[in-house]
Amino acid sequence: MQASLQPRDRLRIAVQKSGRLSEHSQELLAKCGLKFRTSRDKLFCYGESMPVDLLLVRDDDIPGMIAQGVCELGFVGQNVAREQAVEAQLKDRDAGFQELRELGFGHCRLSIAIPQEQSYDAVTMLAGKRIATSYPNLLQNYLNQNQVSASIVQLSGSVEIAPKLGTAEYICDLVSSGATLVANQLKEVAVLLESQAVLIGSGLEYQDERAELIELLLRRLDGVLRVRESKLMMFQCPRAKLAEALKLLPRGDKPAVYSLEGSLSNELAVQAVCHETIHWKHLEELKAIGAHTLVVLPVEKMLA
Ligand code: PRT
Ligand code: ZN
Repeated sequence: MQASLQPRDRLRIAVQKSGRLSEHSQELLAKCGLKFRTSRDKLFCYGESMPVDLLLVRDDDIPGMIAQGVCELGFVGQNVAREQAVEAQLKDRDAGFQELRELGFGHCRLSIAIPQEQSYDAVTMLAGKRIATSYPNLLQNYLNQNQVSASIVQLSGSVEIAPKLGTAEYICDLVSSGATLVANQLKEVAVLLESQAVLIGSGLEYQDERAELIELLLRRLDGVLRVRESKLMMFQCPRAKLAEALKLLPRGDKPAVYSLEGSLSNELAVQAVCHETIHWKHLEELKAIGAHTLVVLPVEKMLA
C-alpha cells in the first residue's frame, strides 16, 4: 500500500522554510484559519486550530514529498512544479502531484537571456549554443518544441555569471524585475514560462479524515483568493438610470438593489461585490450618469 494511502487523521502541508515564498505562503494559511505552534527544530509545526500540520522545507523538495506521500499539499513556484513534472514526462513516469490552484504571488518568468550587445531575432539562434540553467527539463522541452539543438549546462545557482565566466554563451533563468540581468549586461529575449506560486496536491482520493480537511481548506482558500482583489461597491442612483449603471460596474457578483424611502422612491441603493480592480474611472463614469454617494470598501471574508 502507498504510504500516502495509509490512514492518517491529520493533514500535512509543506511550505518553503525560508525564501521568497515563505512569508506569503504562511500568511495565506493564516487567512484560511490555520494556526501553528513552531517546534524547536522549526521543520515541523503542529497545527493548533485544526488537525493540519506544517512542514518547513526547501522548495525543490516539495513536489517529491507529495509524490512520496510525506505530505498531502504544498506551496511551490510553478517553475519548480513544472520542471519536475516535465522531468517525469521526459522519463515517461508519473509525477505524483498535480497543480490545484494558482495563488497570485511569487510572480516571475523563466526566460532566455543573452549578452546585451548581441542581436536575437529567432529561436533558431540558440542552435549549437551552450545555455546555462537550473531548469534543464523546461529548457530541453522548449528546445524540443522548437526543434532546435543546443547544449544545456546545468548549474544550481549564479546562472547569470555563466556568460562572463565563459561556461555558456546564453542563460535560461528566472527573472522578475530584470535588475539582475541588467547588472550582468544581459537581455531577456524569450519567455519559456510565466510563473507564480501554486498549491499542489497528490490528486489521490483519501478514505480518511484527510479528504474532508482538503475539501475544507480548498473552500477557504478559494474564498481568500476570491476576496483578495474584491471590493464592495455601494452607491445610489435614480431608478431610471439603474440599467445603465449596472452595465458600468466592474465584473462581479449579481448586485443587490434596494429602494430608498419605500418602494415608490425614485432613488435606489445598489450594493455589489466586484472581483476586478475598481478604478477612479469606474466611479467617474457612474457619477456622470447620475449615480452618487459612491463608496468602495475592502472585503475581508466571503462565502459565496
Ligand atoms: O532554499 P530554497 O531551495 O527553498 O530556496 P531557493 O533559493 O531555491 O528559492 P527562492 O526563495 O530564491 O525562490 C523561491 C521561488 O520564488 C522561485 O522558485 C520562484 O517561483 C519565485 N521567484 C519569484 C523567484 C524570483 N521571483 C526571482 N527573482 N525566484 C528567484 N528569483 C531570482 C532569479 O533566479 C534571479 O537570480 O532573482 C533573480 C532575478 O531577480 P530580478 O528581480 O533581478 O529579475
Ligand atoms: Zn530551491
